[in-house]
Amino acid sequence: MKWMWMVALVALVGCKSENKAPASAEAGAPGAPAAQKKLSVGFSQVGAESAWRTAETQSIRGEAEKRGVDLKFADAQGKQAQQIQALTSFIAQKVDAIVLAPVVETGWDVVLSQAKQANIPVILVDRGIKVTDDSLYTTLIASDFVEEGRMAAEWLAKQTNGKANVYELQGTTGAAPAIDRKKGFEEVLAKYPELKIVKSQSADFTRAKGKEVMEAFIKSDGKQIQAVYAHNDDMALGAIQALEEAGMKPGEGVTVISVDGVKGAFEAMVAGKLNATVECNPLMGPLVFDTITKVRSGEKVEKFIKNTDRLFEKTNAAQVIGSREY
Ligand code: GYE
Repeated sequence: MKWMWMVALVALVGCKSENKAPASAEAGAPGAPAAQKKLSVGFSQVGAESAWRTAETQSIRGEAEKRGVDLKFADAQGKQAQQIQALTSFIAQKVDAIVLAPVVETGWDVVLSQAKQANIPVILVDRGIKVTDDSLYTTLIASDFVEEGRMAAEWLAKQTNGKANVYELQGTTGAAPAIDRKKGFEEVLAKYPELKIVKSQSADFTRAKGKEVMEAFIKSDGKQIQAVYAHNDDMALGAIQALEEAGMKPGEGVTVISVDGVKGAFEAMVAGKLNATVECNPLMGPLVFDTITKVRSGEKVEKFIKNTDRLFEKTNAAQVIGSREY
């Protein structure tokens, strides 16, 4: 009789183990079938300085949610020290990958070496970095900022017949888009001796600083101001406000060109106050996670995955504005 109970018991346990691992072999225990572990990704974002930045954050967080990724998000409020802290914490948490939008170009070697030692791939988004060893990051997904600067200058040269006093609103000091958008712009200006940058100052990619710096330019130079080149739309919108408050005519008397292509810029173009903007696509969520999946499956990815940009003018803004996603 007793042995019959034994047979029944063995039969019972057998069944369970097919469906569920025995108690001792809980998920993650040696020999237990691997529970479907969520992909964990650490995302260190610059901050929320512009409409562009907010659109990028939403694109990456939205895509992570769609794909069921465990995304650890850290907003650095524009501070590199906070980004380094976030990366150090991601490494300690043994995330599967790191996504970094680096606020500035330099100062990343140490923390990225730690990520490399921990075998955690680092995907850079929208801004490049300068490191001693390129293998410290896997790839950069971004636009070509030098080319954006060239596009803006070529357009302005045509618009002004190569002759104007230009006032430049630079992005965050030390940030790749600020350095490169200036470089590309100046490269083209060299061909037009009467198209000159009269004053140039950082307004940190924000609308408020754009207004403030433009007010100072107006106070010192007033009517001499013929054109404004802003490294992003938010600063241009601040400058437009300052020009209007000073009784000047942005979009007419003063030609204004910027970069990003956010909705606010299209509204300003439709209103005739902004002349043109060079698009810079922030909607990188799908591409970021496709790239992480490729890297984790051992597939080779390009070192620089380049987004293509277009230039939009106020002449065609009204037709396009309805289809803009950010
Ligand atoms: O142009 C600006 C943001 O890094 C490309 O950063 C990005 C830039 C973008 O503040 O709006």
